[in-house]
Amino acid sequence: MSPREHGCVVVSGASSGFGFRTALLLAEQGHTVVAVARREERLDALADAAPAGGRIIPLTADVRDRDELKSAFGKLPDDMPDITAVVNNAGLSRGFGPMQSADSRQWQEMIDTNVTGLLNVTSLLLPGLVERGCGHIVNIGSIAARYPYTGGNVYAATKAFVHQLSLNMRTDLEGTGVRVTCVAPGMARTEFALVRYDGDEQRADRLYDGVVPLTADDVAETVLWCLSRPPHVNVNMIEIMPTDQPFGLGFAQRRGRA
Ligand code: NDP
Ligand code: 8X3
Repeated sequence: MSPREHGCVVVSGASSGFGFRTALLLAEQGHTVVAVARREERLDALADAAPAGGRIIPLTADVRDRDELKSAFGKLPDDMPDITAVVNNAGLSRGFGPMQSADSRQWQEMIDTNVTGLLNVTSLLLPGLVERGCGHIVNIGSIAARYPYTGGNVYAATKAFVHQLSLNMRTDLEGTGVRVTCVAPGMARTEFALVRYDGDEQRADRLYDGVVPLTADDVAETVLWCLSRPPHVNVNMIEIMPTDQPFGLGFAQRRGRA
């Protein structure tokens, strides 16, 4: 199949971790990928790494800013195939403090990114999928949404929003041909912990002591599997965890690692 027949997949948060690997795997399959994130140089490196037969188009934007996103999507090249799927992956966690001592600015950043950012991307791209009568939205949730751990509070709640929204979107989209999946990973080694600990590499590394975490590829391959089911199959929700991770992060906290 030509890249046009494969369609185009928009991947948010493609400059690192799950998004980066998902973009590359999709390009390897012959898809055109629109890779969204704020760090332009990372996206350029990703685009340069696109294999023959695949194409990665960098799109530098902050998902929290709907106007910026809209204008960036408006400048995509004309020779691009139609958008057939969206992977809403951009997201972050900030801090590990209990609710009573956490920083409300960090809460706002998580809500703005994980909730509003996901809604911004979806609101701009979903009408096109519905109009064309097919498509697939994959939202990246988290096991934190289902299994509480101390300090998970607002981060976990933003991901619970993603899980419930995914199910509700399914009902709204009945009869449109558009599919919705939520992929909920557990602990994975990406830049996620580094961001959560505000760049403290030692603390981020300690979280993974004695655990074999998921890799970005484990999650990217799961996303690809969901996207590649035949059109009559909708995978609603997938949880994927390291074998070594009991539910939540309580085990790491008990051992003084989180
Ligand atoms: P990374 O920190 O490696 O990647 C996060 C990505 O999100 C980066 O590309 C970052 O790009 C992008 N991003 C963050 N904020 C914005 C923004 N405002 N606008 C655009 N892009 C943004 O983490 P992961 O790959 O691990 O995380 C990906 C998703 O998976 C997140 O939603 C996270 O909550 C979720 N998750 C992660 C788990 C883990 O253990 N790693 C487990 C379960 C879920 P840039 O900074 O360049 O903008
Ligand atoms: C993050 C997953 O297990 O680190 O979404 O909380 S976990």
